[in-house]
Amino acid sequence: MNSNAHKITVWGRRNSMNVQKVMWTLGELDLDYQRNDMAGSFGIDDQYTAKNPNAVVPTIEDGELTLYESNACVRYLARQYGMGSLCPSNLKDAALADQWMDWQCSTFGSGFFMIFMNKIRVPAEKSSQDQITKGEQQTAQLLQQLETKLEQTDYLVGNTLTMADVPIGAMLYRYFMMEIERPSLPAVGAYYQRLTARPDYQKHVMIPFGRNSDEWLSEEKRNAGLQ
Ligand SMILES: N[C@@H](CCC(=O)N[C@@H](CS)C(=O)NCC(=O)O)C(=O)O
Repeated sequence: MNSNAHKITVWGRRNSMNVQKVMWTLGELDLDYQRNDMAGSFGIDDQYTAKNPNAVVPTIEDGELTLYESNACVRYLARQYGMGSLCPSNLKDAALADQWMDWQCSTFGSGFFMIFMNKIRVPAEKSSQDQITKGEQQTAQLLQQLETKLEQTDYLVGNTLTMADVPIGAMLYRYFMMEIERPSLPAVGAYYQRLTARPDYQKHVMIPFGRNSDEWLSEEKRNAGLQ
């Protein structure tokens, strides 16, 4: 176990991709934690919105610190407990890690969510094939950037896993598991295979999420209470 004297508390359902980023990071850093179900079918209470007024998950608590925004949580954990490993100690490499983390939520995420929401989260009668197709085209184009990068290095910043890989890696599991049109991207495919070989990625990210909104809900319930 790493050097956290007390458990880190994580609030958020296990099938939330943003929660998975935090859980995977805790796993990679070998930190002690307690995860509590929150949001989705578990609901959100006033005590939780006092911690996170956005009423979304995750939120983490580490001693006196209460923190939300999944990428900020990943950065904090990497800086506090993984300096020189998950957080590059060289400032230029740390800045490149920030770049990929921001790219996941500000750029790649929009196309991905067009697919994910319409394939998995909304009921079939409300789903839009146009949105799925648009998302497939947008993600295919953006993934060329990852392909070019991953032809040069095994991970997004150098040849070892850093915090740069966590947000994109969490999204790639869902991208590769959905029945959608994907371009042939050998370097991205090999990168994804490297991620799937990591025990903490298997445990916290490779969580089945079903093929539609009904299956999604039963998977969510099946994961209740699991750490
Ligand atoms: N920018 C926020 C987004 C958080 C977010 O949208 N979380 C989703 C789950 S992935 C959520 O809480 N949705 C409401 C719900 O599940 O009830 C972050 O990265 O933490």
